[in-house]
Amino acid sequence: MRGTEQLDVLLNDDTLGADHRRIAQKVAENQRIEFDEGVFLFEHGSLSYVGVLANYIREKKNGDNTYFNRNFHIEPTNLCVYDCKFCSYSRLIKQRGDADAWAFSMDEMLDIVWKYDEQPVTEVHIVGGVLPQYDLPFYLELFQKIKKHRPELHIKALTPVEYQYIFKKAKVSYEEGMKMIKEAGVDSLPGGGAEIFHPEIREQIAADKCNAEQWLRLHEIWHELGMRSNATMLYGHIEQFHHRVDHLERLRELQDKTGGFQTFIPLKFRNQDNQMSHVPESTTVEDLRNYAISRIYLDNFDHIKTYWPMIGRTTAQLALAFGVDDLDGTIDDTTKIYSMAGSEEQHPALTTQQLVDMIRRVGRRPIERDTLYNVLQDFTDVEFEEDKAYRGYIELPVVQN
Ligand code: V47
Ligand code: SF4
Repeated sequence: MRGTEQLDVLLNDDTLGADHRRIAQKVAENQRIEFDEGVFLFEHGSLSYVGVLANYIREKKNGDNTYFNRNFHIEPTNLCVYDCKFCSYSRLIKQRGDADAWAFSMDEMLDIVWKYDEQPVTEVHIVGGVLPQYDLPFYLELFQKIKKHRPELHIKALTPVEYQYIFKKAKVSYEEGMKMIKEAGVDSLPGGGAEIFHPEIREQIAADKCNAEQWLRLHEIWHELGMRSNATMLYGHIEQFHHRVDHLERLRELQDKTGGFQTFIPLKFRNQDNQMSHVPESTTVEDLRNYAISRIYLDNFDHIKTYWPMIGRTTAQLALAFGVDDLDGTIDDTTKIYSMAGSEEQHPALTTQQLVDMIRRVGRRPIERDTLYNVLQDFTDVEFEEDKAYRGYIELPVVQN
């Protein structure tokens, strides 16, 4: 059944409560929901109810298109001057000599890029810990060298967490710094470092790094330069529902102003080996509700992404029925952030065929995109040789919606 039919069924249900009906009507009439209605959805929206609304919006905005890209990551270091309580990946500078600590030189990072020379990747995602030796001149040189070597490779690099630190150290304003990184070759900013904006929570989990105002201001300046970026929210730990809605509200406000965000990526808190390991992880139902309510609330975002290395490929497939239209990319086992935090994906890597297959099996259209959502190839009718190596899910017949 299509999203419009599902919504009709919902609106014709006599048992639907008045508040649920009002919100469903708003969605049907393309109206924005308010803060209190967002909290209401988190408190009283069943999975099936928010799922119908989110799927309707997803299909209205993107049809069955489900985007992915071919990408790899560079994580320059896991040493970090900060000490976020949820982070399983970072090691303090004093742990520099530990076996599981690394800090790549410029040449080692460039070697990673060269390794992909013959491969059809379109994006490099660069993010890691914050270390004094990786200062503004270092990163400018890195970006310039990557661009010079492979100009068409999209550089999606660093978050306000790094930029706030390196601009301050270099004594340049945010405006000057952002212009410098643009000129050096950065094409877009990833969405990391946002965590939970509300100070009641941010001060408990990420007290010492950039605050909400700095995160939002740096993205705003970047957008004012005509550039695009992503946004995330780290959810499912000690925050309450109104903190999540506050987070979504701040993003929606900035998006109204600049229109520069491309996609929103909810990041599920994973609790292995960090200072918040006593906090239980959210359930799959809660993860799906969170995707759906994000889709409903962020009416001015074109895309909602599920990041499969963090949530696992099965839940990522499910999310495609709850407002999500993007799966991120092939990754090629180049990120450790989530494997170190306990994700089921210990060596995240998918071939193009595997991504396409995951999307087809839930009845959607696999579309390869570049980072800016230009369509590179529609894989709906592309046939592959059977990939015998891939057994990541239970074999099901391809679903026709
Ligand atoms: O900012 C760290 C998160 C983020 C944990 O823009 C954790 O396309 C859960 O932002 N449990 C970095 N989350 C990753 C990121 C990202 C990933 C994929 C795509 C894009 C994009 C951005 O990872 C950090 C933090 O919020 N994180 N530790 C953890 N234990
Ligand atoms: Fe450092 Fe980022 Fe980990 Fe925080 S989340 S400790 S800033 S690597």
